[in-house]
This record gives sequence, C-alpha cells and structure tokens, in this order.
Amino acid sequence: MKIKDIRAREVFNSRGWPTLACDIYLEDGSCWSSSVPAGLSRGRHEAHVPFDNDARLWGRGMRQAAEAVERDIAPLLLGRTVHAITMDLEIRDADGTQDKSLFGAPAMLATSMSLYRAHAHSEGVELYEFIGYAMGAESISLPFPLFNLINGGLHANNNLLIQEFLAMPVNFTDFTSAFDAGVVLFHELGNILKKEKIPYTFGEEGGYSPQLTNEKEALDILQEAIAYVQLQYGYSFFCALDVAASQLYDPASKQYQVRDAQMSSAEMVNFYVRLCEEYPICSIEDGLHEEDWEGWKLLTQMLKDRIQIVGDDIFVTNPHRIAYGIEHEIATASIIKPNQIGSVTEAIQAIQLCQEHGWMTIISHRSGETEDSFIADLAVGSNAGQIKAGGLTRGERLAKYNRLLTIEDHLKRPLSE
Ligand code: 2PG
Ligand code: MG
Repeated sequence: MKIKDIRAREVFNSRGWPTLACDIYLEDGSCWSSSVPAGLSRGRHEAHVPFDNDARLWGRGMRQAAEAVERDIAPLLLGRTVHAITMDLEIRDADGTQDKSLFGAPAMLATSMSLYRAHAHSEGVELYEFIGYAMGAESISLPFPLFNLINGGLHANNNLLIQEFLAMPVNFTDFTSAFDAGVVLFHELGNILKKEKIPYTFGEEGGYSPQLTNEKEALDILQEAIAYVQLQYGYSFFCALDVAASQLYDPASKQYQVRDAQMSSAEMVNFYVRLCEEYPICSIEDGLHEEDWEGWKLLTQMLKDRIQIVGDDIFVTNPHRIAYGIEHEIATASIIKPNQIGSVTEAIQAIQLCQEHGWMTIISHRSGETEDSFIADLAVGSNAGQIKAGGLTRGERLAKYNRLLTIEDHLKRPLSE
C-alpha cells in the first residue's frame, strides 16, 4: 500500500513540554499516528534532540522537528509502497550522522513508529505481530512487568538518591494475573505510607514520592509492602533498582557523591553487594556512571550470578555500545528505549543482538511520556522478556499496561473463535 501523505506537529508530553507526533496516511485513507517520549536522566550518547531554541516556550519548542519530517523526510517516502525496515534504514542513511543530528531523533523516530504501524496495517496484522514477523520470531510472548513503586532522583521532589524502586512479580503464568498482583502491591504500599503517616506525592513516572530520609528506608517500606502482600494474597515479588548513578558521579574527582560520603566505584560495588544480601533484589540498573566501564566490569563480576545487571545510559540502545558490553562482560541485560537510538529498526537490532548473546532485554518508557503505547507492542513482538512502564497513577503509563492487557486478551480469545 502506498504512502499518500505525511504530517508532523508539536504535541505535549506528560511533563507539559513539547514533543513530536507524526501521521502517515496510506492510499486506503487510513492514518497511522505516533508520538515520541523524552527522558530526563538522559545518557550522554543518546541520539540528538533538537529544540527550536527561539523565544517561544523557553526555546523548547518542537516545531522545527515537525518541519524536518515534512520537508526532509517525507519527500523520501511519499508515493512509495510502505516498507518500514527499508525506509527506516534509508532515513538513517539520508541523515548520515552518528548521533542523528541532521534530522533529529524525534523526527526520525516519530516517522519510524508510524511506518511500522502503517506497514503492519498494509499486511493486515497487529503491530506486535508485525514486529514478530520482522524479527523472524517463531513465537511471541507477553513481558514481565517491572512496576515502579517509589520515585527518587531526578524523577521526584524528595530526598531519595536512587531514581526508581521497582518490584517484579514472580511465579505468574500470564501478564494479566501478574498485573493484578502489581495493582495490589501498589495500593497496599499506599496504605502503609498512609498508616505510617509518611507524606507523599507522586513522581514523574507515577510511583509514590514519599518524604523519607534515605534509600534504606525506601527499601524497608517496599519490603514491608511485599511481605504483607505475600502473606495476605500469596503474591511474590522481588525488588529492583534503577540507580541512574550517572547523576551521582563527579567526573573531576571520579567519585560518587552519596550524601556526605565520596565513594569510589569499588565502594559503590560493595554497597550493592551488601544491599543484595539485605534485600530481595533481583536487578540493578545503572548502578554506576555511563563511562565507568572498569567499575561496570567489577560490578558484573561480583553480582552477575545473583542478580540481573542492567545497562541503560551506558548502552543507550546502541548496538555498537551493547556489542562492546557483551565482548567485555559489562552487564547482563540492556534497557531498550527506541528514542535513545532514534529508529524502531535499530532498537530491534539492539534487541536481536542481546538475544543472540543470552542477554536479557527490558523495554522501557521515558519519564516524559505520551499516551502512545508502541513499546507494549514492541515488548510482545520482540519477545523482550521484561517491560518497565511506570507506576499506576498516570494515564500515559496505564496506556502501555492497558495495551498489554488487551494484547493478552486478543491472544487468548482470537476473533475467529
Ligand atoms: C530511566 C528512564 C525511564 P528517563 O532512567 O530508565 O525510567 O528515565 O526517561 O528520565 O531517562
Ligand atoms: Mg534508567
């Protein structure tokens, strides 16, 4: 089916800042829309995000990105039969830069997502099925959710240094019942915060942002909620952390500033080893700074047999950086965020690379999200295994979870039955 028209415009993300949406119209009159998210704790090597840098909205407009889609990208695609992978790679080559700074990541990714949707439609299949075919997958599967329970770091206006305290349900046979358990844990944690009179608001990603003194208090209260839910409902969870440790690092002294203490990478690793002895932690993301490769190596050596070691800012969904990590035994899993690399096809290549080498993958939202649920389909179609899509109080996070519930329902009860 041929592409008839392409439009792009500035829309707004969950932080109230401009982002970009793209519509692709096909010759049958259908329109395939997508919008891109934005990170706050961004990796230094993420694909480039250009802002308007003019007098409007403190320079943060995205109207030039919309123009880039219509002026630079659309002419490459209009009138042609939609083919997502070929077109994605052509757009990448036409941009020609390492960091996608000619067209910009929002312009390229918004187009890429809409191309995947349009191509799936032209094949008469759902987006997740299409992604599965594109990857040559023999089967597809729903991911395990990593629920965001407590927000800290840049994502919350509180005293916690660790950005995300998460929980992963275990021993569930399907997504829907794992999600039920997550809902119970979320509300029971809220009840404990209320009962213990700990003031809280909600953070950027829809988890609780409680006024606590330090990270151990957060882990204690999370563990209390997990134990309660285990006892009352029989649901089991492990804890997981996204430390986002690049935010704690001082490049001048090469030390991590953890409250009053300056810590070397080896001391940070020891801190994590002790934490894993004390709490039921199954995964630590970004435990060290994005360029601290030596520290990462040590962290991996010390903990790889016990927990999942996840790289986010260090790999930025970039297959070259992930390949380096695999070769040097840095981490055992990678976060996958399509907007870090700027196209769905390259995000899929990153997932394939991880899977070929026995690494786990976690598809992830960004802290500044939209209602677009593309990553839910990506997680299913790519057999990613895990997804991180936030807490349960914000619609843009629920959009992903609700899409996963819908996909699972479709798979269990196909229309032909
Ligand atoms: C992260 C993400 C999402 P941000 O660090 O993993 O949780 O945060 O989008 O701010 O980079
Ligand atoms: Mg992260």
